[in-house]
Amino acid sequence: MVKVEQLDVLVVGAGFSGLHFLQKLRKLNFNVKICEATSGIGGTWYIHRYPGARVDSDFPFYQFTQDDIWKGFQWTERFPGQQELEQYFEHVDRKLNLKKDIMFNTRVTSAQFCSSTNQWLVKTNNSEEITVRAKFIMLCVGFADRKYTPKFKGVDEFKGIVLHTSVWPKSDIDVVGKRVAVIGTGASGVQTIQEIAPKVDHLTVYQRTPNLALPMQQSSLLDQTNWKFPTPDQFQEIFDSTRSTFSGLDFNFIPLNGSGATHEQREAYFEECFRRGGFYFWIGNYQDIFTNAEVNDAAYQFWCKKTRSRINDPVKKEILAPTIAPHPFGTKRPSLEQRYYEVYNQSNVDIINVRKSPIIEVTEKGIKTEVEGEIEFDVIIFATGYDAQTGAILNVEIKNEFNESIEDKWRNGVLTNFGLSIASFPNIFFTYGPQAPTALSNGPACIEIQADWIIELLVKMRQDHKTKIVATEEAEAKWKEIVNGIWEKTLFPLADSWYQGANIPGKRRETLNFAGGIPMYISFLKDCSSDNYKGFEMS
Ligand code: N01
Repeated sequence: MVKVEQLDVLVVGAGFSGLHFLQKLRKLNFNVKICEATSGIGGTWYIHRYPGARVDSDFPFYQFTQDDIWKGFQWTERFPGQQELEQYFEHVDRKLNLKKDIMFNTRVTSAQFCSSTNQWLVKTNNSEEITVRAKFIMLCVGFADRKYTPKFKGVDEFKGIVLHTSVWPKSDIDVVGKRVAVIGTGASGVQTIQEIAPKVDHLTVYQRTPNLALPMQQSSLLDQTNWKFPTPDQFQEIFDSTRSTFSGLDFNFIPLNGSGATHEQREAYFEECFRRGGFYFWIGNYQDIFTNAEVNDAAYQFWCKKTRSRINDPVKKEILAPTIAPHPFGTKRPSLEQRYYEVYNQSNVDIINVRKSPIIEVTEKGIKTEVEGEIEFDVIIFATGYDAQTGAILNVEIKNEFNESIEDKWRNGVLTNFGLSIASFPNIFFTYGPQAPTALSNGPACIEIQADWIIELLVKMRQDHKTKIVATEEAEAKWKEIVNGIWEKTLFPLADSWYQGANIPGKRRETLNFAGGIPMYISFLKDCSSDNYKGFEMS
């Protein structure tokens, strides 16, 4: 028998966004539930279990800012690992009792809007055949729910273990003493490589583009010799400060142009950024680092000199940290690394530049490249990323009242209002998606800002007895112009990054991120709500 759930709000996904919506809307007496495809909470942090998985936003910014949540959880590292994040989400559940309103192992497969009831009819893959009717849908599917695996010839023929980092099993894969290949050197690749290198018999890394990775400067939060845990008042101040910085962390670009600094001044400041670690060298650098090619290249040359000094072999040096920048520094996300470059000084670690020696095929025994020929492996790891930002949304077949899908709508390019909603798709919102600060922001900060704005809107609609809201096409066109206009003034368009869909063959290359920073984004949202939600039609 088909079970029907009648909801005010259906939330899709139980990561940071989904849980935030659930607990806040529940307190406001909305009838709300989450459908979650997996069997646990934490979204990306429940799913991503590859070796060394760790967050790149530092303590205390990567958590919910509510004091009834952060109080009572003892983080142990400046940059927490996946297991600690998993424990954190269990702590959140213990505090807020969220799981009772989550339908686990239930992936939303499709949703159709019905204009006569102003409701969504939602289908899932749950074997109990649950049909959900909801007035609103919050798509909280994250930016990385559609993995990308290049279609190399012969992958199915490989007799060993082959897997993508995003599907690393809970039971773990034993790589000890094995011959392992890692394809891809983005954040997932860098973390996997530095973690498994000391354990494997032999590691071969297939790199297409060097990751301009930065020193993480990890530290323990348990040793408080040189610092003190913030007091509750300081915590609040810290969280408030994240709303006034570009990326939702507690530091900003410095209000100085690198173009106006001497070589010595620049070097001293770059050195300081390296010492601080994390993303200081990226988004705490000179304010013109992404607009002035000469300053950007000076940053690259500093990075290059530092990095090359850590690699012994001259050939590996040039592959990992070439003298000429592969793209403007920071226009592809730099990873945070712990001993990534030292790994290549181990005699059991090789790196192949697949731009010079492309992968021809995967064979029964290993991988064949043009120059090296066939190398045999026991395990091949694809760390090749995601159809980011749009893929996760398009994974769900969402159709409006005219039977048009979001895929149809975006065929000639992504269109959204504020990166939150889509014209002609009423009563559906998404967070941490395209045309928002997403990839250039600290996830929880961006998510709380977006979700709280949407929640305020739902409360207003309820007060005003409105049942339908939809963005206008005019507002969408204007937002796209704003997003593109900001992006085009920077060096970001020059990189083949997932920030603009360039990592997926055949995907449209376009601006997928709002690069104006968190404060500017907040002011756009505030202007809209204070102007009676201009750019939306409510009925
Ligand atoms: O994916 P990526 P990711 N042959 O797309 C290479 C977040 N994240 O999973 O650069 C050979 O960055 C590709 O090469 P190229 C974070 O926002 C966060 O690592 O396209 N190689 C690249 O090296 C991150 O940015 C954390 O030339 C091929 C790699 O595969 C985002 O997720 C941890 C290839 C893909 O890198 C995505 O990171 C993990 C081919 N045919 C992820 N195709 C933390 O917070 C692709 N590649 C720490």
